[in-house]
Amino acid sequence: MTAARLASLASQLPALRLLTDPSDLEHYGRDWTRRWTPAPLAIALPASVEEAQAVVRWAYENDVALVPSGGRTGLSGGAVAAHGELVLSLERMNKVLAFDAVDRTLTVQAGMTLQAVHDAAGQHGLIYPVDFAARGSCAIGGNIATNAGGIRVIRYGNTREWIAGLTVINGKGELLHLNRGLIKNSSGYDLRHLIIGSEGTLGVVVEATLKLTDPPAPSQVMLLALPDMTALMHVFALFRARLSLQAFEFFTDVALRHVLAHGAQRAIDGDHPYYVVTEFDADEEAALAVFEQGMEQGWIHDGVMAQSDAQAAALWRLREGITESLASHKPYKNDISLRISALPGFLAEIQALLGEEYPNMDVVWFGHIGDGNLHINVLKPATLSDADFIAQCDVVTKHLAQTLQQHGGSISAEHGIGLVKKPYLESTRTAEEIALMRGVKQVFDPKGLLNPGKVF
Ligand code: 2HG
Ligand code: ZN
Repeated sequence: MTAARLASLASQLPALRLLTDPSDLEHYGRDWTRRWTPAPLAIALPASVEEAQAVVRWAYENDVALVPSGGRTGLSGGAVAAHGELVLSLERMNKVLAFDAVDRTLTVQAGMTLQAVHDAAGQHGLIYPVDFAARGSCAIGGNIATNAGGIRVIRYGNTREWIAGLTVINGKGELLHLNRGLIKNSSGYDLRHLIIGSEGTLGVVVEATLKLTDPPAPSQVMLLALPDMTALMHVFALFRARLSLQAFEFFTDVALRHVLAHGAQRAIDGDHPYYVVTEFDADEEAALAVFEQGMEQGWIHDGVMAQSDAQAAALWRLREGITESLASHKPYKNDISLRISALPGFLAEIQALLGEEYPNMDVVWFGHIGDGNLHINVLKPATLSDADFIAQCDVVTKHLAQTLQQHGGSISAEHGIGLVKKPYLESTRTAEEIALMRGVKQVFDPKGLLNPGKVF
């Protein structure tokens, strides 16, 4: 049956690169989540929109499930193929198609890495400002599929803000050109925005027109050491009021311990419970004045300002290296968001809950405090099996989801629902919303073949 299916695809598309080696199935069948055993049918690597469209049409005619696939750096299982799906990898579609100096847009194929997009924008003296640590491996199509956020959302917003147009293949294999680069377009539903964040369940993004902007003014990077969460919120308010922030990221002493053990350089002596890496446009004098005010108030206990690009990169590594430094501990990840005003109340409740539920585990807090987005990673103790650890964490996540619901938050801020957060979608979305989402899915993908089992 399987061989016959693949033979029919290969005969219909003789030029298509199609992989079936066990090592390729393993490689392309998983993302950065490590919970599922990859078991795809095969990997299709189209080189053009036409080829990608032909694959989706073939899948539609033959009732074959598809998993759209980019850099597979996702943390919610959105790109996992564990049930005989055909992986549709955009990896070979990784080129710049056009730059328009008047529109200030860059049109790219969906398989380009975020880093390659940054480099291409830089060649024209502009920036594509969405940025995060996985930039070297993640694909722009995946960024769009999850409405990726990252470290500069506080200044520039999420991926959604930077998409001027999309070319998408829906579940029937129809090609849609959505918005076509227009700034103003009041001609009915903006389907582009339905696709952004839909995690490959409504369509396969094959090309995107990205908005670019001017690079920011020269900036300062600071590392701050803080005594507690209340001080952190005060410092955030102070810095936001007095400086033009590009980033305001926090992490705890536990995160610092792991990232230092992974090769990052210590920049502040002593033990402090909380740290912030912040970047802002300001001259040194203005920056120091704000820093001193924070010290006088007792909110900041220590700090260092980068004196060179190399030092700035070293300070950023303390924050950006966290995910990698935790990977060997098989972390159970939470990626939650709240309105910033709801953060203090939520934190007081949830820190008590996590302290009780995880008395013997390392719980690592970090994230984008300026966006109300926290990453809570629970590290697996060596004494627990993978299954027991996940079962235990799932119970706590249920409580976390309930508390979030009470505070009006979201169970996924920027990583997506995928497979990992599917059981908790109802804490963030009402039954009416989910019914509408299912209805939309039915319209775009009537046979339910695009990334089945993801989101709901
Ligand atoms: C980050 O902010 C990423 O570094 C990854 O969103 C977060 O590993 C995580 O939990
Ligand atoms: Zn993040």
